[in-house]
Amino acid sequence: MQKSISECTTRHSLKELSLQEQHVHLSAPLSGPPGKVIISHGSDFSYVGIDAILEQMRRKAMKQGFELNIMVVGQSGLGKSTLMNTLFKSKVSRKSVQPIPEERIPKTIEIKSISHDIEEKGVRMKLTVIDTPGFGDQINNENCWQPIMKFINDQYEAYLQEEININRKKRIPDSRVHCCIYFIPPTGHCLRPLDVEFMRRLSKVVNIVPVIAKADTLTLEERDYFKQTIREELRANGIDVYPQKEFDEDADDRLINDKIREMIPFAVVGSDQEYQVNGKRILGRKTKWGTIEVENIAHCEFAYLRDLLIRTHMQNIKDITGSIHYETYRVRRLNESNTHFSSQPSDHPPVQPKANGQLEVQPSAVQANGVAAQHEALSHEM
Ligand SMILES: Nc1nc2c(ncn2[C@@H]2O[C@H](COP(=O)(O)OP(=O)(O)O)[C@@H](O)[C@H]2O)c(=O)[nH]1
Ligand SMILES: [Mg+2]
Repeated sequence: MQKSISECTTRHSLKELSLQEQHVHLSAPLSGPPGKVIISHGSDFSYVGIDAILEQMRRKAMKQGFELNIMVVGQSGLGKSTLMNTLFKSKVSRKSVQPIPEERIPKTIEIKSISHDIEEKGVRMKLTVIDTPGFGDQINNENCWQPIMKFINDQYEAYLQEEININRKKRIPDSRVHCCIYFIPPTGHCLRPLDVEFMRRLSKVVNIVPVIAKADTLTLEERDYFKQTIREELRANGIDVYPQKEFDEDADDRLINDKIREMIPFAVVGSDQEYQVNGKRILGRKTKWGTIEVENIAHCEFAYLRDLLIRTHMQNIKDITGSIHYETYRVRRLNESNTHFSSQPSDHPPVQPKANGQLEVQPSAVQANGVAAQHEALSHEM
């Protein structure tokens, strides 16, 4: 599903269409109520009807629905669950429960996925939030990024196994993490070594969107200073967060994404409480000195984050996951298979990645779960 939607909605294809439209003389435009295409050709046989493809795509996309998998990472209590609830104005993520005493310092990071079907104006979306409670909560946080890296790679591996199966599903279930929201504590100083280490490693395998958590605890000056410091530190450490400069497709992209890059990390405030302000119901945090409206851009940058994830860049986030991050994993994985098999050529001929990027599966190589099942998941780390 992802491929067909992404192919259909790339700017290139739209541009090509509009170019062609200029050459096609339309004797009668498309008309009729939305959702129904009535094409009247009149007597002009030069009308081909290429423009109707947009309607076909729309109907197909509506039928299939959309899927987005968001992972949230950060220390307990930084407002991850609250922000996810704010994002979709529904209880998509469970609030932290007070841990029972013996569980106060968990030994491992437990990763939980919660899926919700959301519908708005007839468009269906399956949102999966992957919560990583306890990240960085231990006294020794060395290598605490590892379980998260493993989880991300496991999802790539599951997808790869489905792809190389001879009898593959019409729609491969996509559990790949499309975006990882990384919560930076609102210290106002600089990134901690843990933050740098996590983002440096993980930005190579997943789209990272850093946010400053609980930004209502900073003054405007502190917030601006902190944002600037973080941007400088990301640059100094060679950390490429989403939207990555090298994946801008054209000058239009660059223009839009440069504006986003200047605003990163978003200083967010979350709340799932509704209040009445000036006769309107708003999501906010009520304090003694007033109510912070989380969706008001004069108060915080939550709305920018939401727009990026859902309204403007959702398809691009998924495209980059598929064509860059997953692709890197896939190529590496299959190369490893090749190396492995070429050293033991007699038993299992390998899966061959062809120059055009497609897989050529040697039937004898495919076992119950595909050839690559014989290997441990590799660390997809450059
Ligand atoms: N001041 C402030 N508090 C917040 C914000 N978001 C969440 N909280 C509060 O912080 C506490 C922990 O939030 P929670 O979402 O459970 O954090 P999690 O452990 O990261 O999932 C709760 O009491 C929230 O009400 C925020 O943006 N600002
Ligand atoms: Mg939580």
